Amino acid sequence: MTDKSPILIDLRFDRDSVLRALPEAFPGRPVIDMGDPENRDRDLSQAAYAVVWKPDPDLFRRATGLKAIFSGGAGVDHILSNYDLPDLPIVRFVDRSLTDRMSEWVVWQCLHHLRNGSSYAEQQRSRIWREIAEQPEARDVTVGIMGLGVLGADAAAKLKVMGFSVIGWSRSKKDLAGVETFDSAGLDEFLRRTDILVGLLPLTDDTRGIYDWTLFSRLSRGGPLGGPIFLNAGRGGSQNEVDLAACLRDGTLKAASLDVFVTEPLDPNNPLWAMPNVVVTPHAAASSDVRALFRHVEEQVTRLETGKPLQFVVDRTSGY
Ligand code: NDP
Ligand code: OXD
Repeated sequence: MTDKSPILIDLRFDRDSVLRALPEAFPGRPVIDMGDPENRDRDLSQAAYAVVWKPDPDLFRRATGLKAIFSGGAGVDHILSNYDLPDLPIVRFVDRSLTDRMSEWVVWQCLHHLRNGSSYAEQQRSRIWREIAEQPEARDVTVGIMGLGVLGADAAAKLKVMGFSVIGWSRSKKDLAGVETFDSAGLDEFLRRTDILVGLLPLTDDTRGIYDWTLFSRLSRGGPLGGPIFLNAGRGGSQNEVDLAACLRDGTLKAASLDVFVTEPLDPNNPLWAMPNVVVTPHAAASSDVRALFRHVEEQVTRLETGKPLQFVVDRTSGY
């Protein structure tokens, strides 16, 4: 017998990762795994907590006793925009493993474009031995990060270690060592200085479609990479994909690395797949480690049950 309140798990993640992590998670606490068909019609009214990623549309109507909702990822647009949510705290996933993974992706893609990754891969396919002579150094390149939250701030620090010059933009002005920062009002100046634009914004009413022709055409044009480059690992809903493809064709953008798309999975007929100046990764920049996610949820539940405030609670008004 246990007197711990039950926890609901409804994660549309790789099922094997969830099954591997569950046996050691939430010691002494009853777990209702919605991925198990046996739980399909179960009474959920006793569950106190829910850990979700794109959950069943009926979940919040059936789980009437919830005290807190935990997002399976750092982003919460997957629940805020699609469900009639109860008025409960929503906690997003913040964890070293996720942050490190995102910074790896950002640094990887910045280096890929700095060091002519696509051109050398193409040359290798044709067995061509030719050094591209004009090789700028990282210090010659300004990376501008849109979104200086948990992920943007860490990526900025790691890009600096690689030698890039880094600037950042966020709603409220930030103080980050060695990084010049801009607030909403400084967008023009920020874009004018940016050679590689990195999108790490959450998807909200204010950021939907923000990466469009108007924005791309304000990026630095005289930089050492021969044209501005766009990286997006925030949310696909923030990019106008018609404008993006047009800018990649007409040279407004030299290249892009895209981990997120308006519609995922990316349609096989989407032109972005076949563009030689585009790197596509399948929303894999920083997947949640399920064991780390369950540890984080356990920590937060313990805080709540011992009278401490929850951390990483979403501001429902701003949407992130
Ligand atoms: P945070 O909430 O910590 O940071 C969000 C940042 O965006 C803040 O700096 C915030 O500004 C800024 N911001 C939000 N709205 C605006 C706006 N309208 N104008 C200017 N700046 C704005 O989020 P994280 O860093 O943890 O994560 C960012 C996003 O990354 C997630 O929401 C998710 O969508 C995405 N993500 C993608 C993954 C992937 O695998 N591709 C994995 C994990 C996350 P301020 O600081 O002033 O509040
Ligand atoms: C997240 C994601 O939000 O993986 O964590 O997209």
